[in-house]
Amino acid sequence: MPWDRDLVVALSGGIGGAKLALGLSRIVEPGNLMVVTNTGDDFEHLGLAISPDIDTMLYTLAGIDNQETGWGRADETWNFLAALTQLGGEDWFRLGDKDLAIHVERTRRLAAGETLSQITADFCQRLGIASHVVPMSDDPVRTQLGTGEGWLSFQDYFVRQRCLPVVTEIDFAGVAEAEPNPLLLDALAHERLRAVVICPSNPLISIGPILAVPGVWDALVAATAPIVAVAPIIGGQSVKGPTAKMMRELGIEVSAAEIGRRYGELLAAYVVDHEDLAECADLDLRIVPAQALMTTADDRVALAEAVLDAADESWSRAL
Ligand code: FO1
Repeated sequence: MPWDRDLVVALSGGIGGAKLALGLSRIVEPGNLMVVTNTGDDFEHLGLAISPDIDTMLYTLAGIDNQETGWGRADETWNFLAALTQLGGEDWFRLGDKDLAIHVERTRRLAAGETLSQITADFCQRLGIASHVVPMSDDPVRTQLGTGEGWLSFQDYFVRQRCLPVVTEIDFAGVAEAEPNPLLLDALAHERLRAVVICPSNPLISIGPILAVPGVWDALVAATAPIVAVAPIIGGQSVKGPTAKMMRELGIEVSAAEIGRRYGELLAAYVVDHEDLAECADLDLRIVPAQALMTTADDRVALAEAVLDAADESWSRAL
């Protein structure tokens, strides 16, 4: 790697991506990691602006994430939700007492005219996070799932209906009009960019919306730094969430190899689990085997190291 290249950009959804982002934040100089998060899962609920992937990222990088649920805050209490239930309120989306604060404060600031990027940057600082968490766009993009039961908004499908409806189509409403976050475009064109990492998040509904924001794909293709993706499928199964189920329903082969094919032209290297190495051998991509399952904190750092090593190897081949 050229010695003066020290910035890393990671594209991520919620829990799976946040684990790798945490690993990256431990090995990249403080302040040199930008994590670009999906906002397609965002929605308005109880009058509040909820940004689940941004919040999962903030809580994870701040070390205050709820490790049992994979979303929300650690040491949470549920008095608000219990009181809401008693009153007959909408309690299918579980907002904890501590978590509630971030939604209330974000909603207040948005109404006062701040952008989602400005609010998120300030939350980063207040939570003691050195990395930059950046929404893919400040404009609203809303993931919708076409199902046997008609079109469902993302959280209706994901939480209220527990991913049970069969998905036949995916749409990112508003994406055609959305401006890409200028901080992302600047970072991708930056002369100090060392690597772009596509985290092991759902390629259809977490990374898909980011890549669908006009200008993002082209800026990635134009970036001089290597792009390295980590497979979110291990041995034909998603580590967490509905990735495998959704791919199956959409008639997409459920394999790490298929995701490698889809990211194809973007990638300098593709990190897959050891068990998927043989299956990926035919891809026209540099395949890097690693332990892709992140169970412990050490696993996250080890995978982050493997990813940046793969990127640095691309530099040494190119120079
Ligand atoms: N996921 C659930 O499965 N059930 C919930 O009640 C729930 C509440 C929730 C509250 C705040 C938040 O930031 C996330 C929350 N999530 C919940 C997770 C979230 O909806 C999804 O994990 C993401 O959108 C998928 O990346």
